[in-house]
Amino acid sequence: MTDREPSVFSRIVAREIPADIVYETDRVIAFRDIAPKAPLHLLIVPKTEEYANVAELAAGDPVLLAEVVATAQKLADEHADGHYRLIFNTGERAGQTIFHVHAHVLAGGLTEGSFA
Ligand code: DGP
Repeated sequence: MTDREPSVFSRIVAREIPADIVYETDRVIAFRDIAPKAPLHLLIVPKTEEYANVAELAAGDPVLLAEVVATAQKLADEHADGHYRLIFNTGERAGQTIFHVHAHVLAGGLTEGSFA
């Protein structure tokens, strides 16, 4: 149990706030980032908010992490010919703002060697 407010991503899962959802299973959801940094910018989010970041997810449920990665590949295959960047911001000083683990899938218009 937690006394924290549900994360914005849990509120998207619950359909309490709208999102452009592109894929969903019983364990993960994927939707377009509200402030895209590339022509394709998807977020893949485990439905549980038990894990704040990717290291916690890897330690707590490695199969679910593998599902997130497989979802990234599937969506990149469908939307970006299989070429994409997969980013997990971890920690405030690395730009993490939502502490409910999520993968950024970025594709299209990326410069070789660029770092987003
Ligand atoms: P991070 O900075 O790694 O914690 O990424 C959070 C991302 O979530 C950021 O790129 C913006 C996105 N985001 C924040 N609020 C919303 C929202 O309400 N809807 C959608 N679709 N994306 C959101």
